[in-house]
Amino acid sequence: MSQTLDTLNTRFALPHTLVFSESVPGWPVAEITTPLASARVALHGAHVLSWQPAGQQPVIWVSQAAFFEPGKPVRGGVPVCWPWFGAVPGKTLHGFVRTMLWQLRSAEQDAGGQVVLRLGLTDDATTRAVWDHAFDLELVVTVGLTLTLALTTRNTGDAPLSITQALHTYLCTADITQTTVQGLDGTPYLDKVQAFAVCQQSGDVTFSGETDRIYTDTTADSLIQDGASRRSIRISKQGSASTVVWNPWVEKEKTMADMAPGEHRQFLCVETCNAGPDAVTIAPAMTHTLAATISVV
Ligand code: TA6
Repeated sequence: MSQTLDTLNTRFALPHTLVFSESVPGWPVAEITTPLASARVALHGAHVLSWQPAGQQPVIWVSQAAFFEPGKPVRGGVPVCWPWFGAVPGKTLHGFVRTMLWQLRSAEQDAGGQVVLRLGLTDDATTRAVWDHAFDLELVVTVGLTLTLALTTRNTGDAPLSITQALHTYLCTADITQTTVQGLDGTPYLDKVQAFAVCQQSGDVTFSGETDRIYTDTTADSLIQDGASRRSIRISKQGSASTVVWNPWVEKEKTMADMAPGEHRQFLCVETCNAGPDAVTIAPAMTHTLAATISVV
């Protein structure tokens, strides 16, 4: 049963801290404002739309041309890609949970003033029609001076589950041509721009054209250096063996109806994943948690 705006505000609102709004009918958003940070999280897709720690510029990027509609993914924020990352023949790209309405399970403020939202989704006839497995999926979003997303998959069926997944994080940058990603030097990657050729990173990742890479077998933090605004963002992760780095650049951007001209200059995706060969298998009754913590350093 979907949660109405009234239900959400009655059960979960926190005075001066958390309120639910619906500027698009049927598309509720949790609006968080605390002395530590502000953030917005849509129940559709359990999709973090923004996060701005106190004293900083916004960290999470969303396109000016993004669609905010039931059933459509949002261009920007942190789409949850699950139970597969990327393309699977005959199925939607990046799984199906980023366009589904999740349930809010709890909303609390912890002792340190962070707001903690727990959103969940379980299998039903709709999910069984596209992926015939029993599961419970929960995303815990912790909003404070850092932003943490922890995605737990519970196998509630009686056979092993195999998944790939991503916290497909879009980050603001002042100028992509002056942006680098540190932490992946020496790491092998599958280059989607070169038909998934196996390559190896040498030095920092820099951007001068379409970039779409699955770095495999890496648990390292990523450090994004935004040279033009002199800001650094760290993404540390747990339960993740792959990192995806993506920017569509000029030509690919033009093919996307939900991206405005020139926007590729303002963002990059550094995604906390288990992708390609780093698929995860979960035994019956067991869980797996994929987590990312983002901080401005
Ligand atoms: O994570 C990178 C990627 O898989 C790219 O190949 C790119 O197409 C992107 O995700 C966006 O996918 P979307 O389905 O949101 O258009």
